[in-house]
Order: sequence, then structure tokens, then C-alpha cells
Amino acid sequence: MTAADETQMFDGIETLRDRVAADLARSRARSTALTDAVDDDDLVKQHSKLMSPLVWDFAHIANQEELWLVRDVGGREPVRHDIDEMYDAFQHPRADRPALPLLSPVETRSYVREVRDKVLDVLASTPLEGRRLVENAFAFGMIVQHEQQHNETMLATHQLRTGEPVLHADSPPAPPGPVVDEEILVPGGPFTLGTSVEPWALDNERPAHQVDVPAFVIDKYPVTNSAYLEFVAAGGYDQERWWSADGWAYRQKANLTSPRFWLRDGDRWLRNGFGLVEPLVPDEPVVHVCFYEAEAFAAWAGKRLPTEVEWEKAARHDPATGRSRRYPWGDEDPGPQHANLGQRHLRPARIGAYPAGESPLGVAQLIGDVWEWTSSDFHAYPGFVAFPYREYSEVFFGPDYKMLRGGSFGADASACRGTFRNWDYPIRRQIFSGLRLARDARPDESQ
Ligand code: AVJ
Ligand code: FE
Repeated sequence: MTAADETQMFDGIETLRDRVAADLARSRARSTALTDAVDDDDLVKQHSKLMSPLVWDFAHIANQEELWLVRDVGGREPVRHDIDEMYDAFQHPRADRPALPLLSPVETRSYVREVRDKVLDVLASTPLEGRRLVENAFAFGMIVQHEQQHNETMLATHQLRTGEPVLHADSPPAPPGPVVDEEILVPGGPFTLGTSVEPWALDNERPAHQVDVPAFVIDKYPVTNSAYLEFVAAGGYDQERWWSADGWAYRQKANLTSPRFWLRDGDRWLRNGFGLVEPLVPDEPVVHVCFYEAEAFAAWAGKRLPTEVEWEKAARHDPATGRSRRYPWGDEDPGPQHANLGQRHLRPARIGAYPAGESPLGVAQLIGDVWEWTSSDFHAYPGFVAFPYREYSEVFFGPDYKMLRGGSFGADASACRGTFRNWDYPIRRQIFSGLRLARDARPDESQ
């Protein structure tokens, strides 16, 4: 190795440490903002049986950080040895968490700070090579993503909270020109699904492998409020024929009549976004629908949901090179010109707002705005190896969960990429979930 190579490697590692420190600071700024926005009563209370008290999420974020970075990576003594069980998501379902003897808001804030101080020390002193867990700072990246995932969950808790609005953000950009909603043909043929090279990709995104995908057609944009409203107005929620058997049973049981947080006001529809009630924006992607609603809407529209593989091919396939990109727009990390991510705006952007984020085939707004339901269950890719713990992905594999792709306005760029896989129960609609339609290509189209 030449001296120049060594210098470069040293620079590379310093850049990586800086990158980790910046990402840690950014995720912490967000969890702090989400918890500082409300008073202590609000922090400890349960806003919905579906969610944890905000103070549980915050301490759980710090507890995971302590387990992986202070104790495992750093080999240090526990900051607190007595609370692991209380903040273990597998020990206590969300509904039961308010009854636990949780750390108070004051104790939580000091625990969170103490852990982070130790982590910054570990970051400065640990060689980022040798063990797979620290190679490319993976464990730090995993913990950044974990905090950001909980930040999105905490944002969903804010959406369920009642009372005066406490969160404020700028409006997303408007479409810069005329918007033509269209269908896009994705040609059939081989495609590389997943990744083996993305340093912070989680276990379920690995390994990269080739799949053969028949030609299909996908909408350029996610389904909008106005399109979804047509389904509502046409009586779609009362017509069993659009719904799967499980979907109809749930529609009946939960008495679904419109997306969550829509309110009927005479002959117009309003929606509640973080406590602010306003008329529906027609060309904004619909959000807060469950998988069953997405599936019924697609059937009513004469189409279907894309499979997870189709979604990823639409997002990553570059027909000119046959290569899979990191993101629809290329290999560059997401910037504000590409996608509505990171809680910069507290709503999806109108369709057409992100021309710079389009895929080579012209599919738009795949990343950010709303998570998109796919028709796929959660399965391991061939060659999957649980890493670094089975409870991130493996214990969820099977038919109980449906896959969501692309991230939402509430998701951070660090926890969202072309290969990123999210999952939830098909009845969930407090999440920032919408959909995009697809269909099989007709023989005359696919030639
Ligand atoms: C990948 C979003 C389904 O929130 O349950 C957080 C992420 N895993 N803590 C979830 C996660 C452990 C997970 N999802
Ligand atoms: Fe967690």
C-alpha cells in the first residue's frame, strides 16, 4: 500500500465518523423536538392503544443505543442495568406500556443524554473495522435508523393525539409545471433485487440477487385524494365485491367508511393533520389507508397493487445499463429536490412536486410522501442471514405482514432507500400509508 492510499483510507474513516456523528445528531434533534413539543402529562399518556407513550419510545431509543453501542461495540459497563426488560418491545405489547413503572420524563432525558455522551466517546475511540458489526460503522448506522424509525412512530402518535396543534412545518413544494397522470410500462426481464453493497442496508434487504420480472404497468404517481374520493363517493366501502374476504370482514368489524382522519362535513370532506382540520387537497396522495382499503380501491379501479419486486424494479431499474440504482434518481443520497422525507413537511406533496426524483422510466414520488402498500408478504430473500439480531426481521417473516415501500414524509433519508423494506399488519392505518396502482402488461404492450 502506498502512502497516498493510507492517507485516503484515514480520510475515509474520518469522513465516516463525521457522517455518523452528524446522523446521530440529526436523529436526536428530531426525537427531542417530538418530545419537547408536548408537556409531561402528554409524554407519559397513551394517545391510542396502538401506540406507546412518547416517553417509552424515547427511553427505548436510548436503551437500544446503550445495548448495541455502549455495551456491545464499546464493551463498556451498563449505564442502567435494571431497565432493559421494561424497554424490550417483545416483553410488553404497546397497549400495556403505560402501566409499566417507566422512567419519568426527567429521568428519561437524563438517561438519553448519558447514553449519547458515552456513544460519542465510543465512536471516537473504536476502530471501525475488524468486526462485521463495526465495519463501515454498521452498528451506528443501524442505531441511527432505529431512532429515525421510532421518530416516525412518534410522529404517528402525534397524529393520533387530540388537542391544539403543536407541530408545525413548511408546506411541501408545489408541482413546477402541468401534471399528466399516466401509466408507465416496465419492460420484462432480469432485475437485481436487494443489495449486498449498501453499507447500512439491514439484513432483510440482503443479499442482492437476480429475479425475472414479467412486463407490467405501474402508475407514474401514487393514488390521490381525489381519485380515492371517487371510490368513497361511488359506495366502494359498501360493496363487498371490491374487498377480499379478510378485508370485508375487517371493514365490517371496524366500520370503515373512509381513510382514517377524514371527516365528513355535509357534502365535502375534510381531513385532520396533526390537529389542523382542513379541506382535502385533491392532488395530494391519499394517506392513512390500510392494506385492505388499498386492495379494495385497486380492485374498484380495475387494477391491482404492485408486488414488492415490481415496486423495486420500477424504482431502481435502469433500462439503459440493466443496473439497479440506489434510488430512482441515481446513486446520490436523497436531497430536498428529490423527495419529501425527514419530517420537513408534515404532509405528502402534491403529485408532480418532485420531477428531479423520477426513475429512468419516469415513475415519480416513489421515495417519500407516503409508504406504498404492496401485495407481498414478508419473506426472506434467498441467502438471508439474520444480522445482527433475529428480532429485527426474521421473527416477522410469514403471511401476517404486508410489505410497504418507499418511505413517507415522516421517514428519514437514513431509513429509506430503494431496497428498504417496511412491513405492518394489513389492518394498520395510523401509519403514513398510501398506494400506487399497477396491472399486468397486455401482450400488445409488452412486445
Ligand atoms: C421496520 C418499522 C416495522 O417499528 O416495528 C423499531 C422498526 N424495529 N424497533 C417497527 C423497528 C425495532 C419496525 N418496522
Ligand atoms: Fe425499537
